[in-house]
Amino acid sequence: SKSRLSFAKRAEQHRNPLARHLFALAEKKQSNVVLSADLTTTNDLLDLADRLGPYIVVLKTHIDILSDFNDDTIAGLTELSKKHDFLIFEDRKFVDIGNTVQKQYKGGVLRIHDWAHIVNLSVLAGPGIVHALEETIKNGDISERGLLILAEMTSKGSLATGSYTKASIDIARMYPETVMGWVATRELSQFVDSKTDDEDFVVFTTGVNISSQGDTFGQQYQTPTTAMAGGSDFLIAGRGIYAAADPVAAVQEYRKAGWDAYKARIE
Ligand code: S5P
Repeated sequence: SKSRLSFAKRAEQHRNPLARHLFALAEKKQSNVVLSADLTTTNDLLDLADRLGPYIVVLKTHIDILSDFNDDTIAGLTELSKKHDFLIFEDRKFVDIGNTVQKQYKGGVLRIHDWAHIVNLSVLAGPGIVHALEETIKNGDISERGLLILAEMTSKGSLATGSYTKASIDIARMYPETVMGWVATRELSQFVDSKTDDEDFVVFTTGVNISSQGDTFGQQYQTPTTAMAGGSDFLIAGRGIYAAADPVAAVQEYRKAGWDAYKARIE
């Protein structure tokens, strides 16, 4: 496991340019916060991204929840990602056969591959989905694109456990050039055998909230501190930050909690 190494070291050693960029950004901004910006109008989304951008390393979107998605949404997000230096992660959770997913990633009205540095996917349908997304990335002329596999889910009763989680990791390891890591609640070292010590998959942990245990639909939270102690690298937080009375104060609180816990665990 690489969780005891500094992000600076991991940035130096990593084979994937997007992972190198992410680790370097984290060091530069002293933050491992991924803001889940689940707002439903372009104005609200861009306003939040502008105010909180300085404190985060990745902005996670659900672009299909916007009621007024248009070209300005993407122009605005792209401009803010440059202004504040954060990556964009479209939480699309691709799940279909490779041929369909390739079209959903490249085309449609959303043209996700054009603007999202990171997208995620589920391996329910087997490795073909990763093959298809990797082909789009490799054939494209944009160098910084990466995938995350949804290896676990935070909601109560999730079926993404045990052999499903193990299969997610096995598939990730088949595509190390484009799969930069996975979304999981913890490090999952029990599924990663120790022979392959040159691997460095990045762990993104969702379901992070300082003041709540969950919601009425089965969401289950842990804190930044417990997530980092469990081997997470990047903390995804939504309502804990954007629905707080003062989102700027909240993002600073999550950033400090995440960074302190990161500092405490590195060698
Ligand atoms: O297992 C998961 C995976 C994801 S990506 N559980 C999740 O909650 N998510 C996403 O993280 C979810 O779609 C939402 O955008 C965010 C959590 O939001 P919060 O408001 O509960 O922090």
